[in-house]
Amino acid sequence: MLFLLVAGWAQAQFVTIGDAEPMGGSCIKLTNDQPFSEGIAYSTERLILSSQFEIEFDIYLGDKNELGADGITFVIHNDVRGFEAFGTFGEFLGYGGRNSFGSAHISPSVAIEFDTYQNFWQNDPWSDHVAFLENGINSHSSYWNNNNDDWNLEDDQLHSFRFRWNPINTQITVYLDDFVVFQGKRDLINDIFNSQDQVIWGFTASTGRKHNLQYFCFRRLARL
Ligand SMILES: [Ca+2]
Ligand SMILES: [Ca+2]
Repeated sequence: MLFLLVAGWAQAQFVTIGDAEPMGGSCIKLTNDQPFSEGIAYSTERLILSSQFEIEFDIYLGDKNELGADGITFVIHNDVRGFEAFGTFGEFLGYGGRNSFGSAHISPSVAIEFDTYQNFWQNDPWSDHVAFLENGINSHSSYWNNNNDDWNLEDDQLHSFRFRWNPINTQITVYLDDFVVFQGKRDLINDIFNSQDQVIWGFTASTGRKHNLQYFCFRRLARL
Protein backbone atom coordinates (compact mmCIF):
# COMPACT_ATOMS: atom_id res chain seq x y z
CA MET A 1 0.00 0.00 0.00
CA LEU A 2 1.10 3.57 -0.65
CA PHE A 3 0.94 6.40 1.91
CA LEU A 4 1.99 10.05 2.01
CA LEU A 5 3.51 11.38 5.26
CA VAL A 6 3.89 15.08 5.93
CA ALA A 7 6.27 16.37 8.63
CA GLY A 8 6.53 20.13 8.77
CA TRP A 9 7.78 21.22 5.35
CA ALA A 10 9.04 17.74 4.56
CA GLN A 11 6.96 15.05 3.00
CA ALA A 12 7.68 11.54 1.93
CA GLN A 13 5.64 8.80 0.38
CA PHE A 14 5.98 5.25 1.72
CA VAL A 15 5.02 1.78 0.62
CA THR A 16 4.38 -0.79 3.35
CA ILE A 17 4.73 -4.56 3.70
CA GLY A 18 3.26 -6.91 6.30
CA ASP A 19 1.91 -5.35 9.49
CA ALA A 20 3.24 -1.84 8.72
CA GLU A 21 0.61 0.90 8.36
CA PRO A 22 0.25 4.66 8.94
CA MET A 23 -0.63 5.87 12.45
CA GLY A 24 -1.49 9.45 11.46
CA GLY A 25 0.81 12.45 11.28
CA SER A 26 4.23 11.45 9.97
CA CYS A 27 4.36 8.08 11.77
CA ILE A 28 4.18 4.53 10.47
CA LYS A 29 3.62 1.54 12.72
CA LEU A 30 6.02 -1.30 11.95
CA THR A 31 4.91 -4.05 14.33
CA ASN A 32 1.89 -4.74 16.43
CA ASP A 33 2.33 -5.47 20.14
CA GLN A 34 1.79 -9.12 19.29
CA PRO A 35 3.93 -12.22 18.75
CA PHE A 36 5.49 -12.87 15.33
CA SER A 37 4.67 -9.50 13.79
CA GLU A 38 6.77 -8.09 10.92
CA GLY A 39 6.46 -4.79 9.11
CA ILE A 40 8.50 -2.82 6.60
CA ALA A 41 8.09 0.68 5.12
CA TYR A 42 10.09 2.11 2.21
CA SER A 43 10.19 5.63 0.87
CA THR A 44 9.12 5.67 -2.77
CA GLU A 45 11.88 8.21 -3.45
CA ARG A 46 15.37 6.72 -3.61
CA LEU A 47 18.33 8.10 -1.66
CA ILE A 48 21.10 9.50 -3.83
CA LEU A 49 24.40 8.41 -2.29
CA SER A 50 26.56 10.66 -4.45
CA SER A 51 25.17 13.61 -2.42
CA GLN A 52 25.76 14.41 1.21
CA PHE A 53 22.63 14.17 3.36
CA GLU A 54 21.23 13.83 6.84
CA ILE A 55 17.95 12.06 7.46
CA GLU A 56 16.08 12.32 10.74
CA PHE A 57 13.35 10.32 12.47
CA ASP A 58 11.84 9.60 15.82
CA ILE A 59 11.70 5.92 16.69
CA TYR A 60 9.61 4.07 19.29
CA LEU A 61 10.71 0.63 20.53
CA GLY A 62 7.86 -0.13 22.91
CA ASP A 63 7.14 -0.08 26.64
CA LYS A 64 8.06 -3.61 27.81
CA ASN A 65 11.66 -4.26 28.78
CA GLU A 66 11.85 -7.85 30.08
CA LEU A 67 8.93 -9.02 27.95
CA GLY A 68 9.66 -6.88 24.88
CA ALA A 69 11.33 -7.66 21.54
CA ASP A 70 12.84 -7.56 18.95
CA GLY A 71 13.78 -4.17 17.52
CA ILE A 72 13.93 -2.25 14.25
CA THR A 73 16.44 -1.42 11.53
CA PHE A 74 16.93 1.60 9.32
CA VAL A 75 17.90 0.02 6.00
CA ILE A 76 19.41 1.22 2.73
CA HIS A 77 19.32 -1.42 0.01
CA ASN A 78 19.48 -2.34 -3.64
CA ASP A 79 17.93 -5.81 -3.34
CA VAL A 80 16.55 -7.14 -6.66
CA ARG A 81 13.10 -7.39 -5.08
CA GLY A 82 13.08 -3.59 -4.83
CA PHE A 83 10.17 -2.23 -2.78
CA GLU A 84 9.04 -5.77 -2.00
CA ALA A 85 12.29 -6.82 -0.30
CA PHE A 86 11.93 -8.27 3.19
CA GLY A 87 13.89 -10.34 5.69
CA THR A 88 12.96 -12.80 8.39
CA PHE A 89 10.99 -12.11 11.61
CA GLY A 90 12.10 -12.57 15.23
CA GLU A 91 15.80 -12.03 15.89
CA PHE A 92 16.39 -11.07 12.23
CA LEU A 93 14.32 -7.86 12.64
CA GLY A 94 12.72 -8.24 9.20
CA TYR A 95 16.17 -7.48 7.74
CA GLY A 96 18.41 -10.53 7.92
CA GLY A 97 17.91 -14.22 7.57
CA ARG A 98 19.17 -17.54 8.75
CA ASN A 99 21.60 -17.76 5.85
CA SER A 100 22.50 -21.40 6.28
CA PHE A 101 18.83 -22.22 5.71
CA GLY A 102 18.43 -19.69 2.88
CA SER A 103 15.70 -17.73 4.66
CA ALA A 104 14.77 -14.27 3.35
CA HIS A 105 17.22 -11.42 3.90
CA ILE A 106 17.80 -8.01 2.30
CA SER A 107 21.01 -7.69 0.26
CA PRO A 108 23.01 -5.82 -0.91
CA SER A 109 22.32 -3.46 1.97
CA VAL A 110 23.53 -1.67 5.05
CA ALA A 111 21.42 -1.14 8.16
CA ILE A 112 21.48 0.40 11.58
CA GLU A 113 19.80 -1.90 14.08
CA PHE A 114 18.11 -0.86 17.31
CA ASP A 115 18.01 -4.25 18.99
CA THR A 116 15.98 -4.80 22.16
CA TYR A 117 16.44 -8.53 22.73
CA GLN A 118 19.53 -10.65 23.35
CA ASN A 119 20.16 -13.41 20.79
CA PHE A 120 23.36 -15.40 21.25
CA TRP A 121 23.68 -16.29 17.56
CA GLN A 122 23.79 -12.57 16.71
CA ASN A 123 26.47 -11.85 19.32
CA ASP A 124 24.02 -9.58 21.16
CA PRO A 125 24.82 -8.20 24.62
CA TRP A 126 22.27 -8.47 27.43
CA SER A 127 21.39 -4.80 27.06
CA ASP A 128 19.58 -3.10 24.22
CA HIS A 129 22.08 -1.86 21.64
CA VAL A 130 22.76 -0.12 18.32
CA ALA A 131 24.90 -1.76 15.63
CA PHE A 132 25.91 -1.38 11.99
CA LEU A 133 24.92 -4.33 9.78
CA GLU A 134 25.65 -5.30 6.19
CA ASN A 135 24.05 -7.47 3.50
CA GLY A 136 21.31 -9.06 5.60
CA ILE A 137 23.62 -10.40 8.31
CA ASN A 138 22.41 -9.56 11.81
CA SER A 139 25.50 -10.76 13.65
CA HIS A 140 27.85 -7.96 14.66
CA SER A 141 31.24 -7.81 16.35
CA SER A 142 30.75 -4.38 17.90
CA TYR A 143 27.81 -2.42 19.27
CA TRP A 144 26.89 0.68 21.26
CA ASN A 145 24.98 0.44 24.54
CA ASN A 146 26.19 3.61 26.24
CA ASN A 147 28.59 1.40 28.26
CA ASN A 148 25.56 0.46 30.31
CA ASP A 149 24.70 -3.22 30.76
CA ASP A 150 21.15 -2.21 31.67
CA TRP A 151 20.65 0.26 28.81
CA ASN A 152 17.00 0.13 27.75
CA LEU A 153 15.26 1.52 24.66
CA GLU A 154 11.84 0.03 25.48
CA ASP A 155 11.00 2.97 27.73
CA ASP A 156 7.74 4.17 26.14
CA GLN A 157 9.56 7.24 24.75
CA LEU A 158 10.29 8.55 21.28
CA HIS A 159 14.02 8.64 20.51
CA SER A 160 15.58 10.97 17.98
CA PHE A 161 17.59 9.15 15.29
CA ARG A 162 19.75 10.81 12.65
CA PHE A 163 21.74 9.13 9.86
CA ARG A 164 24.36 11.25 8.14
CA TRP A 165 26.26 10.28 4.97
CA ASN A 166 29.26 12.02 3.44
CA PRO A 167 30.27 10.50 0.07
CA ILE A 168 33.47 12.55 -0.11
CA ASN A 169 35.15 10.86 2.85
CA THR A 170 32.68 7.89 2.87
CA GLN A 171 31.79 8.56 6.49
CA ILE A 172 28.58 7.39 8.14
CA THR A 173 27.56 9.05 11.40
CA VAL A 174 24.57 7.90 13.45
CA TYR A 175 23.08 9.92 16.30
CA LEU A 176 20.61 8.67 18.87
CA ASP A 177 19.15 11.36 21.13
CA ASP A 178 22.02 13.57 19.87
CA PHE A 179 24.78 11.15 20.96
CA VAL A 180 27.05 9.70 18.29
CA VAL A 181 26.29 5.97 18.53
CA PHE A 182 28.09 4.84 15.37
CA GLN A 183 30.76 6.38 13.18
CA GLY A 184 32.59 4.55 10.46
CA LYS A 185 33.90 4.73 6.91
CA ARG A 186 32.48 2.54 4.18
CA ASP A 187 32.47 3.20 0.46
CA LEU A 188 28.76 2.43 0.08
CA ILE A 189 28.54 3.09 -3.65
CA ASN A 190 31.49 0.92 -4.68
CA ASP A 191 31.89 -1.63 -1.88
CA ILE A 192 28.23 -2.38 -1.15
CA PHE A 193 26.05 -1.25 -4.06
CA ASN A 194 28.18 -2.25 -7.07
CA SER A 195 28.57 1.37 -8.33
CA GLN A 196 24.82 2.15 -8.02
CA ASP A 197 24.24 5.45 -6.25
CA GLN A 198 20.42 5.45 -6.09
CA VAL A 199 19.12 3.12 -3.41
CA ILE A 200 15.92 2.32 -1.54
CA TRP A 201 15.60 3.31 2.13
CA GLY A 202 13.19 2.59 4.93
CA PHE A 203 12.62 0.65 8.12
CA THR A 204 12.16 -2.99 9.01
CA ALA A 205 11.00 -4.44 12.32
CA SER A 206 9.77 -7.66 13.83
CA THR A 207 8.73 -9.41 17.01
CA GLY A 208 9.03 -13.05 18.07
CA ARG A 209 7.57 -14.81 21.07
CA LYS A 210 8.14 -11.54 22.95
CA HIS A 211 6.80 -8.34 21.45
CA ASN A 212 6.30 -4.57 21.52
CA LEU A 213 4.53 -1.93 19.49
CA GLN A 214 7.29 -0.41 17.29
CA TYR A 215 7.06 2.57 14.96
CA PHE A 216 8.92 5.48 13.36
CA CYS A 217 8.06 9.08 12.53
CA PHE A 218 9.72 10.81 9.60
CA ARG A 219 11.16 14.23 10.48
CA ARG A 220 13.32 15.51 7.64
CA LEU A 221 15.74 14.75 4.84
CA ALA A 222 18.35 17.48 4.47
CA ARG A 223 20.82 17.67 1.59
CA LEU A 224 24.01 19.08 3.11
CA1 LIG B 1 18.48 -9.30 19.10
CA1 LIG C 1 15.28 -3.43 26.76
